[in-house]
Amino acid sequence: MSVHLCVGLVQISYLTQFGYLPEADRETGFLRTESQLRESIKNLQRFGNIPATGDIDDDTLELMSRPRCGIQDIPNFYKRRRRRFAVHGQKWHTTNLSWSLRTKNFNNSSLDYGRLRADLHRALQLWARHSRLTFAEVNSDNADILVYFEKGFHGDGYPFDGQGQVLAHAFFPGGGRGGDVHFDIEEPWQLTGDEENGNGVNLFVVAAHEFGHSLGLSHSSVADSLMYPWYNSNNDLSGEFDLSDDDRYGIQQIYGAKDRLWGKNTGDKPVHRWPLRPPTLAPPRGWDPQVPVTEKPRTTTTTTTPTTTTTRRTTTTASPWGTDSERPDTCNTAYDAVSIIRKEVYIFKGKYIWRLGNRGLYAGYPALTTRLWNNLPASLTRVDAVYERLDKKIVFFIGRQVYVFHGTNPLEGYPKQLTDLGLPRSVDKIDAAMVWGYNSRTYLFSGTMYWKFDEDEQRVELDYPRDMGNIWKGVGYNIDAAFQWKDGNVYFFKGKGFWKFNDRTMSVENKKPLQSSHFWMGCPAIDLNDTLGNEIPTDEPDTVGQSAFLAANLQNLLICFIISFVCRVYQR
Ligand SMILES: [Ca+2]
Ligand SMILES: [Ca+2]
Ligand SMILES: [Zn+2]
Ligand SMILES: [Zn+2]
Repeated sequence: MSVHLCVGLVQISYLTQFGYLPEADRETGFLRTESQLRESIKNLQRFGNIPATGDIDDDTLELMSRPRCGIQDIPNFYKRRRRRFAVHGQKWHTTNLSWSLRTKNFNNSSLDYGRLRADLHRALQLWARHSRLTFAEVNSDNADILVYFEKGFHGDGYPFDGQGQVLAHAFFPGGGRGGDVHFDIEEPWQLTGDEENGNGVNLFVVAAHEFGHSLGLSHSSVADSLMYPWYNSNNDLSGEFDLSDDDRYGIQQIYGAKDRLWGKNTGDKPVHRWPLRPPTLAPPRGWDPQVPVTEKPRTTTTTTTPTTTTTRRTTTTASPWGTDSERPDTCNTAYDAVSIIRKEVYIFKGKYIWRLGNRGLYAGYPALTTRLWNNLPASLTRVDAVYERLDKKIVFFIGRQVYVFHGTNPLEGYPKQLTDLGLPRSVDKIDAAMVWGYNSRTYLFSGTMYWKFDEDEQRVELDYPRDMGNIWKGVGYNIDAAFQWKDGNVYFFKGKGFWKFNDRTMSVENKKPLQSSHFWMGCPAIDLNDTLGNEIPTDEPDTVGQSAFLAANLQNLLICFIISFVCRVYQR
């Protein structure tokens, strides 16, 4: 006997509202074939980047409980295997557009008109910065893009739903309502500068998303893109926020790139795997390559209690339109691998990467590693080590396998096995790999041992392995990552700390590890005392967030159980 799929009315309604089930099936959802219903659930799960089980499981309930945009998703996994931005098909036939904030419903609102306009302006500039579009503010009902704050039914057939769920919607380019943006006035909108007061919904981010629709973009299933349908309240906008690559490719496909720096736009696919210029952003605190990495003299007496739990940031610097339970906390994590790639620093953790340019951490990260290297296995959960060879090929170690890429293109003949490189069968993973500037030779680390690797022979040299303590003094064993930075020095990472290795003294410059997130990510410094790298502070569960989740899920579960019960009665 098969287990039947029972889906609650709330879920049927959700699947219909956001384009996963045809409107006509809203009432007759239970009469659909089970496989059709499962397929629509899977499409939602794929769009939301959660496991495509076809069941209304906990992940799915959580996804459905997140606040989001009211525009339907267009799940189309049949035509296009690569999930990325989608162009709606309607576009403006001029690149000089006008916009206007209309205030007919502002009587009861506490929103500050001037600061609201400033946020809307900034949101439009995100799109202007990366395309040929320009936006002029006017005070007129005839502007191309009219912005309204609306409540409940407001005359366009898409009623708002009070606080929560749907935050806003917009109309694709065209006459009449085309291009207009409606915000649900009942949301606790938060303007720039109000970040301190509580858990509001960030207006700037939602506006930037909705303007994407106004310009002709549909939803993207790329979790860290602005056009991802779900809002992440856990965002941090302290740095300068920017479009993700995905959003940029989308807007440039419709309206062209701003200048020749971006090269010729072919109009049908992303041209550059490696953006030619970094987004502008302020250098994070503590970022100064000129300042030597040395331990600060201790001016305070050490205490025995680590203060990490009180000073830890609970937000990430990721793009706000993505949440992922696997997404690492930028300010509180160990690293799996670190490497210079094309003169930039890439830091790997789990499925994610951060990217650091000359001016520090790029906006929009961490991003999925498989977005850049989409020929890595889709099942990738982590990489063990990464390094860039002198011939600029990029080598990934994942478990017992070795992948080599030219840019993002896989080299033929890979993946190879660790044993193909002459490593013993007992080595089940590489901890770190790097080219040492001292002699331009490649080194591999695993556990207590290290090998010198002959790039010409593509094999480890004969008189290895050796004990790490012989040469890498002060680093210890079982390191997480190592790389040679642009200052020519080798950096070793373990836990949440790192050491700088001095080639002249052949030992670490700092006996105690320094805080990785402070130096590399620009996170606030925390007093780590002696715990860093030895006894790693553990992540405290975010109990407030969890109970909020539970409450939201319980509401849905309750309905689910009732419906399940009805289903079972019917089956008898
Ligand atoms: Ca709402
Ligand atoms: Ca590693
Ligand atoms: Zn949307
Ligand atoms: Zn509306």
